[in-house]
Parts: sequence; structure tokens; C-alpha cells
Amino acid sequence: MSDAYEPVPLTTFTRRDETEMVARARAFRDEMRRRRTVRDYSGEPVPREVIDACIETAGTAPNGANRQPWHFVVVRNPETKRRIREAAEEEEIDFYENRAPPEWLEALAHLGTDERKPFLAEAPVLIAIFAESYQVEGDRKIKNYYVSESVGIATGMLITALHHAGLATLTHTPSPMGFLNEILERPRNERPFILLVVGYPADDALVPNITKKPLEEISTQV
Ligand code: IYR
Repeated sequence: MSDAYEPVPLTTFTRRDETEMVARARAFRDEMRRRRTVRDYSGEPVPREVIDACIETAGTAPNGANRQPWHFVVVRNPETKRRIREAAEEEEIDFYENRAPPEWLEALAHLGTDERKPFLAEAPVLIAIFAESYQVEGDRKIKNYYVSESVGIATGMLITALHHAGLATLTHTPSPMGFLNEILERPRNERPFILLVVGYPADDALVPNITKKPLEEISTQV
């Protein structure tokens, strides 16, 4: 049984003149160019309302069959953050010491990362993003579609919303991340996707000296 198509008029689109569009596009680009991935956080708490509104923004993301196959766990509890740090560092020690091939470590060298993840305990908020591989209704499993694409888009929108609101983030992907299901008590149909670290940068925060590719390199007109 499928639901019928019963469309409603589009009422939310705003038509703008070209001058205004160009100005808005450039202003937003300049705002996003100020975003940096931050690894040094102050412990200062962040308002719950900001996090909630940004997650609501993420929840507007386009996604496969509108299944909205995501779940966002907001972690503020210091003991829970400490457990996540401990479990992540255990995996990361194995990654940096054993699992990462030399060329991967070489690719990371200029970013200054290593197995120590103090930000997982120091930042005021961690948002663990889970992807719902399938949904459960009673004893039935319902398939989701384009799950990685959907959750990836929602994550990008969340990062954008948090930056726009005035917070710094770090996308952290300890591998494997199965410990997040255990610590955060998430069901088996949810797969940890990304651990987003959120907060204010420490006063003495440092970032890698990197640049983004110019338009000509990332785009072609045909
Ligand atoms: N997950 C590891 C390694 C790492 C991998 C990539 I690709 C990065 O861009 C950054 C780090 C870590 O978090 O240190």
C-alpha cells in the first residue's frame, strides 16, 4: 500500500532580483569562508536553543523518499563525554599506531592530528549523528534510501547553521564508531555517521595553515 500524491501549492519560495541574488550569494560565501574546523575548545556552555534550532535546520535537508533517516544525540553530560573520549582514543591509538597505512598518515601530517582527542571532553557539546539504515515498524524492517547522501547533506546543513549562529565545529570520525551505540543507547538500525564537536574556540586556538581550491579548479562550465 502506498500513500497517494496529494500536492499543495508552493508558498514559501522567495523570488529576488538578480542584483540582490548576487549580493546574497557573495555575502553568504564570505560568511562561510570564515568557517574553520576547530580542535581547541573553551569549556564555555552554549545555549540549548541555538543547538535545537540548528538541528531543526538539519532536519529540513532533502533526503531519500522523505524518510529523514537521521538522529541527532546532543551530549552535554561531562561523564558521557569522558566515556566517549576514552573509547574514541582507544580506537584512534590503534588507527595511528597500527591501522593507518603510511600514505594516510602522510596525508594527515599537515593537519597536526594525532590519537589525543581532548576536545571530546572539553567542548561543551557533542552531537552524535546517526544514520538510520532502516526503520523498524513492529516486527517489520522498512528500507531507507540514499541514507549516506541524506545524512551527509543534513550534516552539512547542521555545520553551516552552527557556523552561521556563531559556533565552531569539528567533524570527528573515530573509526570504528560502534561504541557510540553502546554509550548513547541507540538501537541497531542506527549507524554512527559523524561525531560533531561544538563550542566556542579556546582563546589560544590554532588552526592548520590551509587554503581552499579556487573556483576554476573545482568547477567547469559546459
Ligand atoms: N579519524 C582520525 C584521522 C583523521 C582522518 C582524516 I581523512 C582527517 O581529515 C582527520 C583525521 C582522527 O580523527 O584523528
